[in-house]
Amino acid sequence: MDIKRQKFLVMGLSKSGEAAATFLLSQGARVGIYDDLDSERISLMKSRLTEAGADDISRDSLNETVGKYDALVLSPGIPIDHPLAVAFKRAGKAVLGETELAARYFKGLSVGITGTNGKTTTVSMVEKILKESGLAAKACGNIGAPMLEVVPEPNDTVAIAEISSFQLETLNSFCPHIAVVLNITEDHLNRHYNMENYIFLKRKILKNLTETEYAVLNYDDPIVRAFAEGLKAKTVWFSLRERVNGAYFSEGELYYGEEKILSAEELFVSGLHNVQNALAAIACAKILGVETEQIVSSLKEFRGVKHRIERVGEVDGVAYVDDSKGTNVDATIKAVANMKTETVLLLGGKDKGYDYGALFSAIKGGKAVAAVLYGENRYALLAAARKSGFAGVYLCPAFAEGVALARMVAKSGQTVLLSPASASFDEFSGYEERGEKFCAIVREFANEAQSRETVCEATAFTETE
Ligand code: UMA
Repeated sequence: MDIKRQKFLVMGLSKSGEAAATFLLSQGARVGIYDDLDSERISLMKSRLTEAGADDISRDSLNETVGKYDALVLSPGIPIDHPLAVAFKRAGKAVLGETELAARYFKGLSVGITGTNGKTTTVSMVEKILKESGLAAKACGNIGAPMLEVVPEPNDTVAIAEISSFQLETLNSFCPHIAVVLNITEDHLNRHYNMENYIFLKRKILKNLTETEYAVLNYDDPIVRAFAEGLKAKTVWFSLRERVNGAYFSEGELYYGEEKILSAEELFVSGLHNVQNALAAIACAKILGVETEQIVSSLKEFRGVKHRIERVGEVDGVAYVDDSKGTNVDATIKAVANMKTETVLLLGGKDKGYDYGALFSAIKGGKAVAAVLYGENRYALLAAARKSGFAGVYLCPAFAEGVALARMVAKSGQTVLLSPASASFDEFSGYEERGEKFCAIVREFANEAQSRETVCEATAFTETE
């Protein structure tokens, strides 16, 4: 694609859109920019990009862009069946994403990691192992840094790209040296309509692999296991249950082939799901020739990722755990399974089209003794809880009130777990903002408890004087 001769309309002016517009402008392309939203943030972004040479497209002239532009660059947050994307396709024009541009222009080696859960953790583990073994490795993609940011890096850089189903909608040229599929469970069905389409999108990460490349696949997941059929790439498995050709878990130890790598107890991060992530990371590191000693020391030190089952405080004997990144049913089930004490679960937000019945059936009778339901989908959650016979449900409209209510419900020795099984967009810009808000509220609780203690101590002192 000769970028210089082309005109691109970049739709969606957040992280991906800014990276795409900036990259295209730097390559000498004509770039139009558009966002459905009018806000201060968007105005500032438009000023920056128009100063760099982009054309600001108004809503009124949007339909004319189909005739005037050669391609549409869509942000991952905008579905492929958005009317403008459909109009571009009907006119025979290209619809691509920022990741597609990166895939075409990045000259280095890449590791692409997808799956429903564990992507960010596995990407972070692989990045840490590779960096500490002396390689120039950079995590990018859905983890938060647009993949285009690695394009200017030297050719010996290894891009560890977290790839979402949203990005896969507009990604066609990606051919990572190692493609990892961690697991596939129901997610984002409000966007992808059905499991068949979601599975089709996840499988796209493997479609360009040749005999030279590697597919690291979860043997325990029947959907992912079937992906190996007809693959040209070399398949390296990982499994929690079977001694597979690759990385596996046996009697508390993690192996690669016949070699024992480390024991699960040596991992700082807990839970079987993290053993699984570590197995996938070990497979990637081994394929890239990293020494076992290096893999072990990096994995022992790996502290986990922010907003993923992260203990953020203890107030009045109640522990607070932030799993704001738990935005689907499977992630929440895993987070609850990871709790060591009785738990009050904070659930809710923007609906992603799940069957919440599966969630309540899975957690019923386990560590979750109560659930506070908040946000836009609280009534859908309530209906599912009632159907599943999950008692101990509390209802409230918004997030902050929900956290306060959870504090009232939780007894000393219990845990309040934020693991919403929902998107955050009814109240927040993303799971990070929701997690930060949770941490801020917990800090307020702690300050308030601290000042209460100080007053009590002062009173006791006065009384005994
Ligand atoms: N917009 C429109 N019209 C629409 C919808 C959105 O104009 O119909 C505009 C919005 O006003 C906004 C922009 O599009 O200005 C938002 O674009 P975006 O949501 O794609 O946001 P980015 O900041 O570019 O972030 C994207 C990913 N976002 C999504 O996939 C929703 C980020 O993943 C990713 O980190 C980033 O690119 C860099 O690669 C976030 C995410 O929530 C973390 N991902 C989902 C998940 O993990 O479940 C897939």
